[in-house]
Amino acid sequence: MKTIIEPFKIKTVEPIKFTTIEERERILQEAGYNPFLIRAEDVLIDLLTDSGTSAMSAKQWAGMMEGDESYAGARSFFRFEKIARELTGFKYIIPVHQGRAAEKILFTLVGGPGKYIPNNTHFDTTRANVEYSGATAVDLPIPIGKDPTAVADFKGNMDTDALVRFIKEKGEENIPLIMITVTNNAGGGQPVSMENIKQTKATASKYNIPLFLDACRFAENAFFIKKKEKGYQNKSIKEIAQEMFSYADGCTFSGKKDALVNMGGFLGLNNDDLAGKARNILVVTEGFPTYGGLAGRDLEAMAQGLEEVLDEHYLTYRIRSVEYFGEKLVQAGVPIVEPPGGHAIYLDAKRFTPHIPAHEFPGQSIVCELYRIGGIRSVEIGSVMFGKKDKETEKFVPASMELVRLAIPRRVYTQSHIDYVIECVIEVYKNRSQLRGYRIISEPPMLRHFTARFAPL
Ligand code: PLI
Repeated sequence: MKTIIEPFKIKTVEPIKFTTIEERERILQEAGYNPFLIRAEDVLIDLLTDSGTSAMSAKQWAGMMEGDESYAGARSFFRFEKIARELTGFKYIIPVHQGRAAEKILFTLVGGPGKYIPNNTHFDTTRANVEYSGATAVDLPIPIGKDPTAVADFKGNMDTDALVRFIKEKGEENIPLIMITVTNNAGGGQPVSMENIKQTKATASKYNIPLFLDACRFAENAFFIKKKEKGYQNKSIKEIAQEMFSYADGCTFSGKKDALVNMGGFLGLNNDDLAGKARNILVVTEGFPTYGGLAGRDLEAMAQGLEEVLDEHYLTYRIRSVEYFGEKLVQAGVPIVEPPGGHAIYLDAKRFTPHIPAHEFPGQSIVCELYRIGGIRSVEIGSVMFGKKDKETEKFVPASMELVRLAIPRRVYTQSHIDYVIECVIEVYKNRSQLRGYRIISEPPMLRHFTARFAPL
């Protein structure tokens, strides 16, 4: 088979800044060893996130000029609404400035003390919005989803047996909705099968609980279904995505991933009463229902992106480029979450640096070294992000996995950028015995990974 190439030409370029190791050591120290506190211009290859970092197409940029900036009833809204509705089938498409704004509205309405939200795995902002409402966020991934070494197709699936037990234990009246995150970001970017979405829907319906998708990476998930799940090979990505959404009663959506935009999102709903209440909150916190925290041009770009992301040449390149990255690391013996997911490679810090215990944040140590060696920015998804202190015993409770995510922005980097990253990761791996742990010297009460400061041990 021939090399799968980037299905685009480059029309605009942005220079990246080269720094020396000495400069990066100083930058790291000034940033409290937290990659979120490093200035982007001091980063050579930025793999902190695939969220809001996509390169837009010429057609998206053209759409920016077409944006209708009317306060009410803008043409750009109706184009966006039509495309999002056709894709998802939801009666109400409520635009918001990004995914977490949809989460905030949704959980303000259905959350609250005494309520439980099961999810295959909540991402950080989803968990934070559930908890901020007073409700409890519960992750129920299938057991192999938590085993980075298990090579299987759909490791992002929900554990439907555990879900049934959970509903029986807590009572369906205390579970306002069940959520499935596609792809399962905090669980290694792993996809969820159609069969699993169907089964979860069947369980949800049995107990009269609505099912919601956290649909940020719906197109990447649909591509995995097409490639790996029986019966979908001859369906288009759009048909598969439509089927995924057909089992849901609503969705939260961050356009910053699979809508290929730098800002945007929506809340999709079918329930008339919930949608009315959501729009009331929207008007107070985001904006009028036909723009909801976005400019008309943002809505144009998001509408266009939702069409472009369904292109199979794009998705073939996208998924292959992540797989290529993973393959080279595995060949060099670097421990990663296998198989590679849709948007990122996740280094398995527990196996990468077994000499650093969870409470000394092995992932943070790898993140800092990757920046020091190569100017590469990545993010810890482990005990910095999800570890906590037990409320009663005050004892440290580690995250279930210690990962370092190298997320690939969409349409931004070429294969040689990725080859350079591979060389740096392998270098860090070869010298892993030199790595030391970190301690936290200051942290905020919520979402500490964004602003905490660290010191090397
Ligand atoms: O960053 P937002 O507010 O547009 O989207 C929040 C959000 C919700 N769900 C999932 C699965 C996400 O991955 C997510 C945001 N992810 C970020 C920022 C990331 O770096 O993965």
